[in-house]
Amino acid sequence: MNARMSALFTALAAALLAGCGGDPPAGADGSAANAAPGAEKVLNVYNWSDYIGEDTIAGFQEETGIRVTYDVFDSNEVLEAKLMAGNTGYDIVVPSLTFLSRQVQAGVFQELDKSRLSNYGNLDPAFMALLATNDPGNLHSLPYLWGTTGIGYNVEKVREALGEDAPVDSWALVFEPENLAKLKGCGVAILDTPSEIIPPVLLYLGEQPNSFDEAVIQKGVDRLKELRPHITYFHSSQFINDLANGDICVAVGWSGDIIQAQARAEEAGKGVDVAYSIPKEGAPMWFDMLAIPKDARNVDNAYLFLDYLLRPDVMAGIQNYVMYASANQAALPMVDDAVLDDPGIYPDEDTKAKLFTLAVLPPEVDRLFNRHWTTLKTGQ
Ligand code: N2P
Repeated sequence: MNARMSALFTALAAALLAGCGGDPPAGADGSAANAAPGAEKVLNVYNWSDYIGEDTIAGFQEETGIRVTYDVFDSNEVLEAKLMAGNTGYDIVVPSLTFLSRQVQAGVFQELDKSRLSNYGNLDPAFMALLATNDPGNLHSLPYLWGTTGIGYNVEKVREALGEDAPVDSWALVFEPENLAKLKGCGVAILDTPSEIIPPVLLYLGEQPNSFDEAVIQKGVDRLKELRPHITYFHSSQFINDLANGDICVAVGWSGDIIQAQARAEEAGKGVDVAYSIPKEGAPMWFDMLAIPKDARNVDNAYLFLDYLLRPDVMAGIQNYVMYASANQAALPMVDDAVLDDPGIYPDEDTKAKLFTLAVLPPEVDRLFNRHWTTLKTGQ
């Protein structure tokens, strides 16, 4: 097991290791097989935007002859609303773990038959043990990619607005109204999701980030109301291009997306320097999970796709393109050093110790978050 990966979850893994992982069936060669004869050769995938390799889908289509309809979303809340309503038409979806946990309880997903996944053994067992805390027995999901929620910023513009001592290593950069007021002029984007913004605000205010206490949550919301006039927009994918082009100077966003913005800015060669910061106070860490809805119509093809994604070459190709970390230990030798050595993607030990996982919100807290969020965005 790769030291970088295993170190992340040592403590949890020690307690939970037994019984994870699955043996590939005898004779499996690790390649995607053709779909069963007579089966309809289609697959409907619903994934996050900017979250797949350049040729991942084309490669699968070529190997299997299965035509993939690939749709994207950028919000767990949107995905959940569709899943709970049912009949999504999708065969594969990718909720974050804490959302998936609630969806599993609601009976949205099929149990995965691991014997149909010849590449399942590529997953890091320590990681699987950690994930099992929210998907017991890893029965309904596989890890896709994981990352953190932090701050992307334009190095030069932030320096211009706040000086050499700009607190770029702290949530103070964006959660202190005084600072945000000064950044307003160069553009501020915030993820459009209460579940990943309210917790770090609470943490910054010295509260328990995963508090379910209405009064505590209200404190976070009050702070967000103070910040609201200085926020240019709430959106969960627009910030990649805007940061890369210099159209905004700060985004509270996802690690890989901001590092994608950094790469795009470098390629464009117009002198825009984007950096990603995991604030010193700590930051949310999340895991996006692959799952098959109960009412999926192309289940055989969904298994072929999952097994394809579990292949080291396929997963490394995805990681090298979207700049996120995976739980696929067999892929690591093929992942670029630029990804493995970027502390924004694979955080160092000290940073890891400060990351926190998000809570599975009880339905009433989820509703409260969403109510607060709507009010905040509409400015009432
Ligand atoms: C990719 C979004 C990352 C997923 N654009 C956040 N869970």
